Amino acid sequence: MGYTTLNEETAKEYARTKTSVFAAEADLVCKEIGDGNLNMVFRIEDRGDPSRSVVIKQSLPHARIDDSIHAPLDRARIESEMLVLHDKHCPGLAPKIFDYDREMYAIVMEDLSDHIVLRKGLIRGTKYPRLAEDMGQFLARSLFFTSDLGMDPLEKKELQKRFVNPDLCKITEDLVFSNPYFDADNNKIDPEIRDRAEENWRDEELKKEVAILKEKFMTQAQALIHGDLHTGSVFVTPESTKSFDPEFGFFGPMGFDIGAILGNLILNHASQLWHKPDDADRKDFREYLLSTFKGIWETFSTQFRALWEEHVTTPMESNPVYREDYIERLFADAIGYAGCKMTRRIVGLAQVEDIRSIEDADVRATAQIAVLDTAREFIMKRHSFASIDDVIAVVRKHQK
Ligand code: SR1
Ligand code: MG
Repeated sequence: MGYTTLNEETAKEYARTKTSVFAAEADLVCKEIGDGNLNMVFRIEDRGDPSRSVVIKQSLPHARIDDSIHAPLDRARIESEMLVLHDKHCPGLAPKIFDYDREMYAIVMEDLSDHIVLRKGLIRGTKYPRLAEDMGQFLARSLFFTSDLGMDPLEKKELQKRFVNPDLCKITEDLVFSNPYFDADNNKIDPEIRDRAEENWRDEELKKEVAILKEKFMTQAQALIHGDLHTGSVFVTPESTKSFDPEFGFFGPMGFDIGAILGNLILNHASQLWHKPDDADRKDFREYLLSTFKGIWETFSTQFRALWEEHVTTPMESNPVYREDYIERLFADAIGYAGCKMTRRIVGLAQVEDIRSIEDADVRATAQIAVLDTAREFIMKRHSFASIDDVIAVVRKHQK
């Protein structure tokens, strides 16, 4: 049998016959639960024994959000292999894979319905006490152990062959690093912020810095990065954190992953102008977001340094001056990429629920402009911030 797209009926039969989770006579229920921009995701449960359930994620031959965008089916293989590596390097911080079907481009994986997508949890105003530590650890371990520091450079180059992902990289090159900076057809710009978006289009210095970050994204095979680590790619409970959906994975700059999660926390910070109308509540939740922002960077950098000290023994790389310079460069990259990821979610094709769910157009515009101003300063000043507190001061200045 070749590739066919699953639906709620056929996914049940697929789960019954292709996995060993369900008995042949089990009464199954299936729901399509995908809320991303690209794929179909089905949750299948045994009505007689709800503790038995799986998730099946299948690639479509195009993006779900826009069928003119080419997204090859093979991204499901990349995702399944990435998840296996994440589980190996970061145990407990990624979903378990049960099977990958090469003909159907379908991944059968652990059902995490007892978790919630982080973006949704933050919109509701829930605090996740483990998030900073878990994300910092996930970033440090997944990036270190797939870089030339944490693996043999020959083996790394072999591994690179499995993670060449040109079409999904092209989506990022267009939607993150190009289209937001000119009048592209698929941008989505609310009329209230059109003038502010156009200011960026005329800002040649800003566009030069974004072009430098884009060049690094396209050319620096530093580590195997998740490639799309926003708050919609993390499942949480107060006790657990799982990164998922790494179909954009490829060998790229580490700072792109760190910046993705940091930038999305700041998008949520801006959106609380609407979601938490009470001043004291909003202040309290924003403090939580900023302490998580700081905690992710601090856990990442501390853990990354510890892994370096423990594992790196080669003469050139064990130099502590080089190590500290490397971490400083990661910091600047992370803040720059955070700015790019924030801007694309305000003016680009794929926007975020944090901001889009703001019903009042004036409040939404205030939040959107605050994000664009914060993002511009992140990108322009990324080399001159002395600490993460200096970066947080920029957020506080623009998002009162
Ligand atoms: C066409 S896909 C649009 C966006 O969704 C994904 O989550 C990535 O962020 C991509 O840029
Ligand atoms: Mg996704």
